[in-house]
Amino acid sequence: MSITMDFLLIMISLMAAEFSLSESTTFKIFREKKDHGDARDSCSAKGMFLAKDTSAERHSELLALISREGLTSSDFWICGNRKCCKCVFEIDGEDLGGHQPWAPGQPNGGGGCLQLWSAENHQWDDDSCSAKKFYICESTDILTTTELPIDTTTPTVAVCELPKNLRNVAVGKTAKQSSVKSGKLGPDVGPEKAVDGNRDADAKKGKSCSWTKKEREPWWTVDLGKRFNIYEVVITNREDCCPFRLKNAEIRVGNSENFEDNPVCGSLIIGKMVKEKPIHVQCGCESPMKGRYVSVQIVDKKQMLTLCEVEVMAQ
Ligand SMILES: [Ca+2]
Ligand SMILES: [Ca+2]
Repeated sequence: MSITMDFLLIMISLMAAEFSLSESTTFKIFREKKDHGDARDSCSAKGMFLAKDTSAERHSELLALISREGLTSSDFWICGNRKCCKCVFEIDGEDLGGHQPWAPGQPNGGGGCLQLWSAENHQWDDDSCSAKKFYICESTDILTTTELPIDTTTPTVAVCELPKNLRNVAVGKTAKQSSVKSGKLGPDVGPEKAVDGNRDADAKKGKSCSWTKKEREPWWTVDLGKRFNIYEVVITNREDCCPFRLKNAEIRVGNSENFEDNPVCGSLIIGKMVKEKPIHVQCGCESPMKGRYVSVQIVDKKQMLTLCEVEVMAQ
């Protein structure tokens, strides 16, 4: 009981810390070159996130760090992606505020990801997300001074109450997946089965689950048709067999049709979460994630992806 309360308190403090810049924010440079998506995942695996350059104060701290480490001739990935199809950027799904230190002539459509560009005194530049660069992660003191396990198997804990008026905006929308399982089940396991409004969890008999081939990092996506404020994604895993196959499922929400450019919602589906009926993954409460596309992908594994229903709870 007290452990649960402590955990809740830590989570609540963490949320508070994320929204205010104070001395507790720590930026850290990683001197290994990765593409933007891998850099973000690498921060995440360390219990951190790609650095958010959202104020003049943060920008000066980043420049000071780069200078201290003698890396003024290197480029760095930071948090920030192009919104779908436009030369307009956002940071972690949030629109940019007044602080936008673009380098002269930028953004020029050079790519969908935000870098601190050495050629222009580490002002912002849009560059190709697949380019490999050093990157800067961010954390708060609370992460480094408490012993919160990074790879926790604790199920998602609700730290805030979701609004009451949420509805599933995914049902009947256009879905895609990386492949369709071959064989006689093929016609009955297309991507649309995960948004047919039916939670039947018998993947073989129910004819209401999507199912890919066994492949590396299989994925499924849905186009909601327009941008929504997304609070939670609810997944019905198959129950007739093999719930473990959904381990390492990562949900992303955003405005890029290329789902890998979108930020991650909640944490990976791990441990006993795969047996929850259904699985709830929260994207945010006070600040929901904004986006038109929702994806589910099994990361770092060769596996089949089966989804009996994906409900996107939004306003
Ligand atoms: Ca550029
Ligand atoms: Ca279904």
